[in-house]
Formats: sequence, C-alpha cells, structure tokens
Amino acid sequence: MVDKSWSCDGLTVAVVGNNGRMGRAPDRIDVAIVGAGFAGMYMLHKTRSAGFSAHVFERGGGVGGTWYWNRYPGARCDVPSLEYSYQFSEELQQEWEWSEKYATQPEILRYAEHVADRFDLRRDISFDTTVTSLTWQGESWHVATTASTSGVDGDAATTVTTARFVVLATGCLSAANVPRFTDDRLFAGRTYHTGNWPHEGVDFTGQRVAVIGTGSSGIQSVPVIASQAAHLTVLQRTPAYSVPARNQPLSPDYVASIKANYGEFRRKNSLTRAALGGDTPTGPHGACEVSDDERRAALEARWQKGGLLFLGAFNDALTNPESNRLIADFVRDKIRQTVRDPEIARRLSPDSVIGCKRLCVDTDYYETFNRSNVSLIDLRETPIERFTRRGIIVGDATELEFDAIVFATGFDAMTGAISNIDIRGRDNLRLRDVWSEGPLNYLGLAVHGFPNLFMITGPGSPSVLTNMIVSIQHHVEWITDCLAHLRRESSSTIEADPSAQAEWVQHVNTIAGMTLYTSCSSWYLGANMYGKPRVFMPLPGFPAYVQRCTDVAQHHYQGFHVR
Ligand code: FAD
Ligand code: N01
Repeated sequence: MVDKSWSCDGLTVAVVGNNGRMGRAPDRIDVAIVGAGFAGMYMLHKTRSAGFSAHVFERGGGVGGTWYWNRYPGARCDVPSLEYSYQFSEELQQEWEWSEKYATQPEILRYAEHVADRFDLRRDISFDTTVTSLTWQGESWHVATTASTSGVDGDAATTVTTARFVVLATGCLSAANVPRFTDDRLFAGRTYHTGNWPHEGVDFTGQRVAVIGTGSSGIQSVPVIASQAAHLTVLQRTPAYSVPARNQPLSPDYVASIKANYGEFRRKNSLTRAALGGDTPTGPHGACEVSDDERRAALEARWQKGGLLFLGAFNDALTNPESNRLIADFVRDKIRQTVRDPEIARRLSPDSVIGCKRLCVDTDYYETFNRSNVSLIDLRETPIERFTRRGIIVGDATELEFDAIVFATGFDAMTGAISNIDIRGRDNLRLRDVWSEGPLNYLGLAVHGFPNLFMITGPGSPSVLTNMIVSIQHHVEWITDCLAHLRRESSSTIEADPSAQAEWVQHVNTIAGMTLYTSCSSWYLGANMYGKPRVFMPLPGFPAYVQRCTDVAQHHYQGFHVR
C-alpha cells in the first residue's frame, strides 16, 4: 500500500520563478513526474486528484513541452485544434476558444498555460530542473536533478527526491537531433534548431538563410522564412510527401456544432486507428479496387479538404504497395503542377512509400519554390562536404554563403529523452543497456527490471501514430487507475514480466510487419540516428491497443508482477 505518511500533505512550497508560481520538490512524494508537456501536466492533475502527492520536474522554464520549445516560424499543429486538446474536463473544452483549424504554436502554448493556471499545476512543478538520474532503491526511486537554464544543464549541486513511483512524461519528440558536419564549429553566423528556438524570436529580414531538413518542421518553416529572408537555400536529403493544410479561421457555427456534442465527437475520434478524424472515416475500398476516375476524385476531394486524412481516402494505403504507389503518383502530379521549374519539381518529388515517414502538412510549401529568392540543394546529388566560416560547401566544392543556418533535423525520437537519463533499476540494471538492441517494453508503459516506473506514450504504444493528446490521456488514466489499484490492494510494487514483455515486443513487430511502415528509413525505426538500433517503435492501431490495456487491468494487471 502507498505509505500514508507520503500522501499529499502540503509539503510543496510556492516560490516565484520566471514563469510565475512554481513549486519546490518535497523530499518524499508518491509520484515523481518527469516533464511538463501535455503528458506531465495531466499526470500531475490526475494523480493529485486521486489523492497522491506528486511533483513534476521540467527542464524548461515553463509548461507546454513541445510547444514551449518549438517556436520556429510557422510552427503549428496538424491535428485539428478541436481534436488536439484535452478532453478530460468538459468545462475546459467548452470554455477554451480555438481561433484556427490548426492552432499556431503561441496559441497552443497559451492553452497549456491556461490549463496550468486553471488546475493550479505550477505549485507542484520545478521548472529549469533536469532529471539526471533515477535509481531504484528497493522500495522507491531516488530522483536526482540539476538546475538547467534555457534547456542547458548547469553544474549546480544535484538534489534528490524520493518517490514511490516515477512517470516518464519526457516526450517522444523532445531530444533534438543536431547532426555533426565536418568543421561545423567554424561557421561564424547564427545557427538554430527548430526544436530549441530562441524565445525572443528570430528576424531573418535581409539575411541569407539555409534550412537543413525537409520533415514537418522544415516544411512548416520554409515558407515563412522565405517570406522574410533575402535568400533561402533549402538543403534536402530526402524529399517528403506533403499535403496542403487548408488552414482557416474556425467559424463560430462550426465550433458551436462541435461543442454542442463534444463528448460524442471525441468518442468517434477515439474509435479510429489514429484516434483522429472520426467525422471523415477511412474510405471503404482499396485504391486498386476502384476505377482511375473514382480514385482521382476521391484523392482530389481529400486533397481539397487538406490535412493528414488525405491518406485515409483508401483503406489499404499503408498495406498494399500498389495502392500506395497510385496515391503517391497523385501527390507527385500535384508537385509537378505546382512547381514551375520541372527540375526543381523532380528534386522535390519523393520516390518512397507515402506515409512511411510521417506525412507532412503544409501551407504553400511547394509554391515557395516558385519564389525567386528560394533555391533547393539536393544533398543526395551534392552532399554537404563541410562547413566553413562563411557557410557550407556542397558536393562540387561550391561554397554557399549564409548569415544563418536552421537545423530542421528532427529528434532522437521516442527513446532519446528517456535514454538521456541515467536510469538504474533492480540490481543496478541500466535502462540504456537493456535497450541497446531496441526499446524492450510491455504495452509501451513499463520495462522489466524497472519496478514502479511508467512511460507515457512510450515505444511499443500507438503514441506518435495517433493524435497524441488522446494517447497521452489514455496512458495517464491507465497509470492512475493502476496506482489506485495498488493502493487498494496494499501492494507496493508493480513490474513487467519478462515473457509478457517479449510477447509484446513480438506483437508490435508483427503488426508493424503487416504494414509498409518498415519499408523506409524513418525516425519511427530509429533510422535517423547514427548507431540507433532499427526497431519499429510505435504500435499501429489505437482502439485494439486500448482494449488490450483494459483487458490487462481487468485481469489483475496480467503480465505484471504486483507485490
Ligand atoms: P513533450 O511535449 O515533448 O514534453 C516533454 C517535456 O519533458 C519537455 O518539456 C522536456 O523539456 C521535458 N523533459 C525531457 N527530459 C527531461 C528531463 N530529463 N528532465 C526534466 N524534463 C525533461 N502531435 C500531434 O498529435 N499532433 C500535432 O499536430 C503535433 N504537432 C507537433 C508539432 C511539433 C513541432 C512537434 C515537435 C511535435 C508535434 N506533435 C504533434 C507531437 C507532440 O510532441 C505531442 O503532441 C505532445 O505535445 C507531446 O507531449 P508530451 O508531454 O508527451 O511531450
Ligand atoms: O524532423 P524529421 P521534424 N543531413 O526527422 C533531415 C512532428 N512534427 O522536426 O529524411 C541532412 O521528420 C532529414 O532527412 P532524411 C512530426 O511527428 C509535427 O521535421 O533523414 N539532412 C529530414 O528531412 C514529425 O514527423 C509538426 O534524409 C538531415 C529532416 O532533417 C516529427 O515531429 C511539425 C540530416 C528531419 O525531419 C519530426 O519532424 C514539426 C543530416 N545529417 C514536427 N539529419 C506538425 O506539422 C536529418 N536530416 C504538426
């Protein structure tokens, strides 16, 4: 049973920090939560509401996680705002007004801050505090932290908190990938990573700017940077598929119609594979099962509507290679129709499986290459040789001169932020060692050898293949129910069973193997990071996963050892 002397007893002390009120960690708590993004914030609210003492440690200076760090020009969500938001509080979802179909980063950050205020979260969050190690001490975890400023860890003295449970809400896309290039330190201009953007913003007016990387972050930022810069050079290693967002202000009538029945809207969304777009179900046919005209019409309708649901026009986009090719052909045609220079259109056209890497959603991305101040370098034809004081030398010894270089090079996804913490479980087992061949896990929630440690949207769960706020809520609620169960049963530890874990990893591999997801070098597979084991990390299919988690809980936490 959770020791009563540890229950919420007012140990937290409110102090004033640069983000307003924030809490100082007590010496002992029931639940230590790492990260104050949407996952950590809801985890705090939920555990506190269930009567546990809980405290959040956050590396950054405020709440919001992704939306605190990713302040690059053009950053916004690509799941509609009315879906990309919490649903645990009817009052919250009724009172918050989203202004656009896809909210901008500042608007989403304001929402996160509103949630923090509304549920009085800050008093139990230590900002500017990085968790450096987690050590299992037989009955509880020692949580070691150090002070950090603007995400840079200081060498201040380590402080330790003792917690019965630890929840890693560290984010799937929070550990920036900054690739090294020969002589990159020589460059005399400014460099930026989209995932760690200066809070004061960057004015590129009149500058010669390079953007390296053409994933979602590059594709969102390129049109905005191009509109400011004297010249923008996009350095593309692999072209991405992108569909138009068709972003627009939300009409009050539409918002009212959703809010009139928000619960049902949310319920329908959560029954879909990706927990989004319940109003636009996946088409009933395969792309090869219909005539050419019908296929083009269905794809055109989704293209005009805009957004990620483009891939749902047919039910076999990610299982049938021929269907996938037909859908990809449609997008390649669109690129050719949009980009005036046929050579640039060719370079921008992907030849891979569409949807294998995460589909991008853009506003005027392809159109931007018609501007006279934008050029495109294909790094497959002319790779980066080295950096110089003035810029970058590509393939044929051409020196490109820049005032600023933007790394839109992504993240050490899904495992990076977790592996950055020195986590030692039973018998001093290191999580980094356990994961050396890939992230072993049970249900994407726990790892054998690491009792009382939970992950939110961890590898092995649907996480990044879904509307992540829905997946986050599901995990937070499952974990809180589990903690309440342990308290009721007077149990002190829970740990994944090794054979249940092995079976789960096999299951995830089997499901992924039935799709086309494993056919390209994506970050889902860890292929963007040098030396990272190639294992498909997320699990396709949200509803079946939710059912499995429910079954596990109902069968006395089957696959876990509860003591
Ligand atoms: P995060 O928001 O990443 O928060 C994790 C927090 O943990 C961070 O603040 C980090 O500083 C902190 N942290 C990590 N390690 C430590 C440590 N050792 N000590 C202390 N603190 C630590 N998903 C969607 O579903 N739809 C979208 O439209 C969408 N858009 C996105 C746009 C961008 C630019 C990016 C990068 C991601 C997007 N995502 C989207 C995914 C997004 O990450 C999730 O939707 C969601 O915000 C994740 O919340 P989280 O709390 O799990 O993680
Ligand atoms: O990162 P990415 P991201 N030399 O990994 C290139 C979410 N998100 O930040 O494909 C040269 O997708 C790399 O090239 P390649 C969303 O889930 C959502 O853009 O590896 N280039 C690629 O082009 C997304 O999927 C939104 O060959 C190098 C790019 O950098 C995830 O976050 C917005 C390189 C990285 O693309 C990550 O997106 C933003 C090198 N050494 C993010 N290393 C929304 O719209 C990497 N690249 C909601």
